[in-house]
Amino acid sequence: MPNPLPVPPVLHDRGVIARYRKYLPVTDATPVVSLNEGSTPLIHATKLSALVGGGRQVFVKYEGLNPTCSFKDRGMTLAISKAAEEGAKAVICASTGNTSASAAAYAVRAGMRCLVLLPAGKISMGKLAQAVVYGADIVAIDGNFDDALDLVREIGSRDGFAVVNSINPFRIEGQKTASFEIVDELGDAPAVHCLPVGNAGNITAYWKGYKEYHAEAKSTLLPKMWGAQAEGSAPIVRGEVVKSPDTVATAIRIGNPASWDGANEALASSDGHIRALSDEAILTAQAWLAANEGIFVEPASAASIGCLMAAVDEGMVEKLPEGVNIVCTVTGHGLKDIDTAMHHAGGGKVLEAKATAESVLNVLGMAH
Ligand code: AN7
Repeated sequence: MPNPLPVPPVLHDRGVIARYRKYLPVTDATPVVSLNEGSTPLIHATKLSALVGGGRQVFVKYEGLNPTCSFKDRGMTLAISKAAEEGAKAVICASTGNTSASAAAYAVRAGMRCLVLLPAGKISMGKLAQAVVYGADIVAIDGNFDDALDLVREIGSRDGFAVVNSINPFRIEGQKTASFEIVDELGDAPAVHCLPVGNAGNITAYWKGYKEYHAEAKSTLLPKMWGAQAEGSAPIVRGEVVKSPDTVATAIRIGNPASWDGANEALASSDGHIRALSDEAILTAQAWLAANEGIFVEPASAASIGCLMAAVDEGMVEKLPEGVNIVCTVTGHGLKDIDTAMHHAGGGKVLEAKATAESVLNVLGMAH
């Protein structure tokens, strides 16, 4: 029997290539490999707006709601589609976890093998589980992310391989669509955009997206880009490579960012700012966002919230005009790394009771 409701693929696919094709380096010859990524919620943060004051409105771009639960999917749909177009049989990446999860998922859809190099013992179980279940070939090396990326450059230069780290320019192209979505939704660019910085691909991509939309008069503003690194791995803040980066926010445990130049450009031309946050400030921001706004993000992602909070404390926010919009990107879902969250919450407070209403009310202190 014929399908009574045939769905043309173009209608079905609501991914970033389908929606922003005009702004992306794709042609009719590009096979689109997509999981309908993007279109993530831009959530008005009521309590954060109140904290910031002056009628300034804070919005959280919740990138954890992408198909593999991080922003990486935006760039990966493009990187893998272009790899397929070029006839690659395998993709390779170094990763602190999220890139590998995303690469593994999109490689499955493209029928390619996926090789991932990880810093041993330094990626969260949620992310490792994703790469395992998607069927990637996983190698843990006794080095950090920067060492893994060096190896990827070497191995990835062989025939048939495509490197899908953000040194692949298609990754940046795909990721810039997050800026487009924000402008499309707010009607203009925000005054300030806060985001975590690791390898610096994302800050580079957002800035590119904002500039492209501005050049087309889709926005009147260009935001100031405010970045945050973790204190123990803050090469851009310090202006030098960090040999042994360390932070609880393992996603941004990177000592020699590949897109360092892109970050410098974004910071300089946007009149931006980059700061280092302590692990404690990052975990406090993570817990605050969950408990006050109902948004659970992984530690690295909370750096954008910590960044805004620190700027409030230092009086930087007060210098912004009243009533402006501020956007914080939270890059990955909280369920990616539950061990860190539970540890910070002191193991979590779970009460115990017998399976009776009386006993339950009793432990809650609600019995009369
Ligand atoms: C949740 O997966 O580098 O500054 O290998 O997973 O563009 O590197 C992840 C980075 C922020 C930093 N938030 O973004 C990887 C990887 C989360 C991340 C970043 C990452 P970039």
